Amino acid sequence: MGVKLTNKDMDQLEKWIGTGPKTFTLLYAITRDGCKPKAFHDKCDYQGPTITVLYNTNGSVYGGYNPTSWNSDRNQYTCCTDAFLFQLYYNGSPKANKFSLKSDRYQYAIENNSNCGPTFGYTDLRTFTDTVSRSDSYFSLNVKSKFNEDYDMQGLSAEEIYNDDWNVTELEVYKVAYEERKVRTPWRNVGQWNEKFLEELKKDVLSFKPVADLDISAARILMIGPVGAGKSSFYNTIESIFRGNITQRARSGSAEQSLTTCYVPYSVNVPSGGSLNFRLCDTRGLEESHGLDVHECSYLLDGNIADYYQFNPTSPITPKVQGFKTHPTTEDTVHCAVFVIDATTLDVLSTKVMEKIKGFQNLMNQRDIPQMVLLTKVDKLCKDVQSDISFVYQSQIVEEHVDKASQLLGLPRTNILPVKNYEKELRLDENTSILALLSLRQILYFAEDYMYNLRERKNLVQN
Ligand SMILES: Nc1nc2c(ncn2[C@@H]2O[C@H](COP(=O)(O)OP(=O)(O)OP(=O)(O)O)[C@@H](O)[C@H]2O)c(=O)[nH]1
Ligand SMILES: [Mg+2]
Repeated sequence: MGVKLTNKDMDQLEKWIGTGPKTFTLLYAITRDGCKPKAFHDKCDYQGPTITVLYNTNGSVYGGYNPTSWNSDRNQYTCCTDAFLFQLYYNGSPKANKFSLKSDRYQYAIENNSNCGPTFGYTDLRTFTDTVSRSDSYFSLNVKSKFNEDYDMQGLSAEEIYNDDWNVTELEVYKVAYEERKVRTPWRNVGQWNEKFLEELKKDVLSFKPVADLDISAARILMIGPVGAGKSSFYNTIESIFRGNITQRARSGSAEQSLTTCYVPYSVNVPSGGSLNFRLCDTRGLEESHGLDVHECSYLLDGNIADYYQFNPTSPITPKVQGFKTHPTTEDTVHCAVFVIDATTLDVLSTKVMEKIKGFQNLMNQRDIPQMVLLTKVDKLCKDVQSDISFVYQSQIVEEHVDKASQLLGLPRTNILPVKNYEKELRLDENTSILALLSLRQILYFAEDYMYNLRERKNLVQN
């Protein structure tokens, strides 16, 4: 699961749609949201222009562009001139074919039907009606695409577009939005993005010390979030900044299930020796039916779980598991919780995952543990940010996502921290490091708040 469309594919689609740069935000994916008309319309109706992309089991990738909003209330055809179908790959080999509407068929461009998935033309590109279940690794779509009626297929047959193969491993719908320009005043002011600022931030983080008199040698920052959100990558980003080169102590990448399987409280090392006074605790990714549950989260927060504990999705944590700490110390407990969330999937976080997050938040509120959100992959939200990370606090799209995260989790906007992790780079980049350190420094400030509160409470009890 996740965004399958590559940057190269997006560039191609952008050219075909025309009128300048675009952003592509994933609204709907059958592997995540289910292959059923209601799920598609719930996610995609009234969202403006979209691209639908199908990936079949023969390695063919094709789809359609709808310049209007999907609208299941209409239950009729939408007339437009600039919808088109396209082919990006055939049998795994790149193709770049755009198929425009025939000039006498504009009225059949898009079919809005509450009982169907994305549908283009009268019989051209059709996807599903009713619910299609997954069989093995694919979905056998139940409506045939004929590619022969309303769009000009330039002589290509359905076989030459999609092998006449109805089995798809994925079907995605992306919202297409116009790219913004650098004309806005920053929505969050952080100062000048330069080497001096980077050094200042590094110094602040290096000099961080847990509040005295609490017997805490290192603040414990707990990172929780959906599979593939970038938890391990955030730790790698911070370690890279302080080691001075790209490092990858925590395994990261994409997989169906979480790549991280252990509870690892990573320390951050400096080349001169020693480590910093906090630990970034990596956890297994949240899944609807696997991963941490509320019970396990409470054990993590209270410091009952041993470092390097191997999560076992089929066997929940109980006080009987190996290394369970029945009497944890203030050093073992969590001092700040960070929800790591992929900004590009914010609009489509599943209800079950959100319910889990809300359950965790209740536990954190009961314990007065500060909560932050690391909004990762902001480079994927906006091309201007991708080419210049310092644009993040000017970007309207990033600001909108920060607002959305703040509403979803019921946290002040200050607690929402956009980041771009190191993920493809071979050398450090000043702006990427600044953005990551701005977030880390704020996390440490909030961990400090928790410790001050804890000390005052302890003093009260003692007096
Ligand atoms: N473009 C981009 N890719 C990112 C960013 N952060 C992480 N990634 C990529 O996203 C994928 C998943 O990242 P991980 O760090 O493994 O995610 P995780 O949350 O640890 O995932 P699990 O351990 O599997 O639950 C990797 O391929 C990363 O390279 C980011 O800020 N921008
Ligand atoms: Mg991980």
